[in-house]
Amino acid sequence: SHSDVFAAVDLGASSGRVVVGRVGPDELALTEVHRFPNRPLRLPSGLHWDIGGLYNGVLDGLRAAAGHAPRSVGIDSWAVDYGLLDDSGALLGLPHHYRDTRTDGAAPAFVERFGAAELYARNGLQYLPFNTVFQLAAARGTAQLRSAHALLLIPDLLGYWLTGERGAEVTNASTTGLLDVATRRWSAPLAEAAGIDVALLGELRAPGERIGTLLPGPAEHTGLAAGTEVAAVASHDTASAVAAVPARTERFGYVSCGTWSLAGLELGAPVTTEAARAANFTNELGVEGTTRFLRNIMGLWLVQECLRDWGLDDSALPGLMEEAGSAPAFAALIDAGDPRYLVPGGMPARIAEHLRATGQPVPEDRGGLLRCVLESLALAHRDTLRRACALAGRDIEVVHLVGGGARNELLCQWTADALGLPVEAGPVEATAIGNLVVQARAALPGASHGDLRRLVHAAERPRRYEPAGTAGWDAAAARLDLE
Ligand code: LFR
Repeated sequence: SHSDVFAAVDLGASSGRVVVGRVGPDELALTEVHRFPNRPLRLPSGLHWDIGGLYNGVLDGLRAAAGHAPRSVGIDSWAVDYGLLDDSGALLGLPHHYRDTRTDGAAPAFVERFGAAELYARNGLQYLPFNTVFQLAAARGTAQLRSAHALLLIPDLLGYWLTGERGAEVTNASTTGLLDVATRRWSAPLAEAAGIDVALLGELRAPGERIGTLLPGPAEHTGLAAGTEVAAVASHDTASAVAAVPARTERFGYVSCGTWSLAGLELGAPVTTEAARAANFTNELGVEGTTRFLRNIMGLWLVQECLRDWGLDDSALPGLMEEAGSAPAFAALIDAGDPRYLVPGGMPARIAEHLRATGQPVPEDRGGLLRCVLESLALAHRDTLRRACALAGRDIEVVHLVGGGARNELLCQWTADALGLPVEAGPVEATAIGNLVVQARAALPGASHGDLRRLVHAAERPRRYEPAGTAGWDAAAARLDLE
């Protein structure tokens, strides 16, 4: 049977990778050809992305992919962040990082002015202080924004540099807070409230559409064939990850677990009830016009920041996880959805401070602190999925946990235990797979999304965790006032 080769550029908050995939009706085979660190820049003007370094990483990765002769290239990254272009198409300054604190005052002020209920009715998004609409409100009056002629989200900006073509891929556009949740078009009233002309936002395009072909410069630099296409994929990494969830039933929940845990449901339509707003659920767009009804949880960021504070890297994880596994259960718990943990730095001290303030014992060793973090994440997964089901009137029988977190056995088992549901863990590289599968869709005429999910399941064989007793978890959830 016929297979084709595609290249996925997948940019994460701590690293980028380029993965080559051979995809056919019965085949899904991945090769990672390049991986590079993504190191944010801390400058007097705030926390930024090193977008030039990222572009070089993309080009190096595509050069490594060139020998495989991919038919097209797709780019995904984290959401909400953007670059501004002037009237000649030049980039106006370094994009800000969503963990920059410049929105601290502007975001609540915007909500206050617009009205929380009115805002949710328009854009259907959970309140996160870094939503693009709030970043723009914070940048109001700056020289950059005043001279901006176009705004491009990160994957769209890199796609522009590769092809010369501009546009706004819709799954990522749906995270900005500027897309109308009902019409799925840019919202002029929201743009106006953010202080920008709606024309800045560019034309929307759907996953699977063609962006353009490589410009001569990048073609020459990478060695890719001159006609190589750049395809719009689900350019929001979470949308790509959800697209790759290897579900075999419709009654599934997911946790896309990496730097963030994004826990929720795939729905046919948004839920914008007052109860959904009060519970801070988001309605982001997925492939095939689906809605990703989910909530952000701090995720492995909490672990990464503890390691960084301790001067350790990922190689310390297996030992630390063993210590976490044998530390006392439910000794100390935090709300893993709390935005107080958003900014970098001093994570163990910030957690300890919160534990003291809530009258809980502070774990004496690193294993104990990580146990607190992982149990708290499992509780947040439980709370979020249970609330999602209640708000959407749905029932689930299995939870798919995809992304790097699928490697963490304690987190997978505890998520299953807390929920009283089986957890199917993996694939770890769900985001890259979702990126590839959307490109391959054209090459697989007639394949439904369900077929593609079964293909991912057959190729990647998720590991199944059966739930053990939920008793301790019910009491722990009650302590945090969670479902
Ligand atoms: C995950 C993610 C989340 C988004 C956050 C910030 O990588 O894309 O979905 O809320 O990063 O962009």
